[in-house]
Amino acid sequence: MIKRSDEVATALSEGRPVVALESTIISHGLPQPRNLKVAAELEEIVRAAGAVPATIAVLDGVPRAGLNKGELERIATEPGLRKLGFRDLAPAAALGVSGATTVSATSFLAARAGIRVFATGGLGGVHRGWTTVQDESADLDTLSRTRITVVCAGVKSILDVPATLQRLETRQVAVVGYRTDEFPGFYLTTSGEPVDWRIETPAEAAGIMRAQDRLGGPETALIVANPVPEAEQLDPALHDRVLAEALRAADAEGVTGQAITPFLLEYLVRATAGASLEANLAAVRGNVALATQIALSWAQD
Ligand code: PSU
Ligand code: MN
Repeated sequence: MIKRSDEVATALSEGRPVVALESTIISHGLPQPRNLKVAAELEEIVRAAGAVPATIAVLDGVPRAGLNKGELERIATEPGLRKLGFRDLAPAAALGVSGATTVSATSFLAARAGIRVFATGGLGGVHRGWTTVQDESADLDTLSRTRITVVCAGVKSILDVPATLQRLETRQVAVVGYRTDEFPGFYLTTSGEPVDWRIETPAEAAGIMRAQDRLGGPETALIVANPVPEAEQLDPALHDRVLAEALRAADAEGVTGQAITPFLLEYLVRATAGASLEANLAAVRGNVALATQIALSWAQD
């Protein structure tokens, strides 16, 4: 059901390292035309470090792991391309629809394709105002029942971060800080929330993955939370001011459901004159580089 590119299929069959990359960040998370350049750049980071990138998306109803240049271009430029969470995969497949995959759909497809390590920007989570709208990203549910390692810069700071961490605890998803005791804040180096576990090396992440498998519990994910370097973060005061504005705008315009995350990210890019975009990209690049190191370590035995 999942079509792996020849390169990805060969690498997996030879036990070589593969890193899954998400496509919603390209189609709905970043502005054109920069998004296509970023998609290619992220793949290059993986290759330069000696692994194979597998960008995941659904094209004409076919879920794919590993896209060629033309396919990547479709994700970055196709007008009206859909955003697909896990629950959208079956309708998209049956109806021949194309779409970019979120963390939930990407995690599921990557795990099914035999890929264990995945890099993204920031996870989805519990939205602010949960008590009135009950908007909790499907990312959390999928991560509670998918054996995948996700490297991210925490969860998007547009969310209710403490509530999201509580949900991850309840859903039994392991969270470790990479060289930090604090949960990262996506555009910001820290969210101010503590994390219970800290690791210093990619090999330690691979060790935790092996321990997960040996334990044989429910098939949960491992979240490796990797902060954006302080020099590249968004100015925290600017972040707080503009985010408050963005949340008010979303409320005033009645934006809800799948549209809210792209709306807020885009608002921040405009209102910070691109500074939030640079911080987002710095976070993603760092995550892809770390995911590659973890995949290399994982493939070593
Ligand atoms: N990380 C980014 N930019 C993004 C996303 C993650 O740096 O656009 C996407 C991911 O695909 C994530 C989705 O799964 O946002 C969450 O959307 P929602 O809140 O609708 O589940
Ligand atoms: Mn949602």
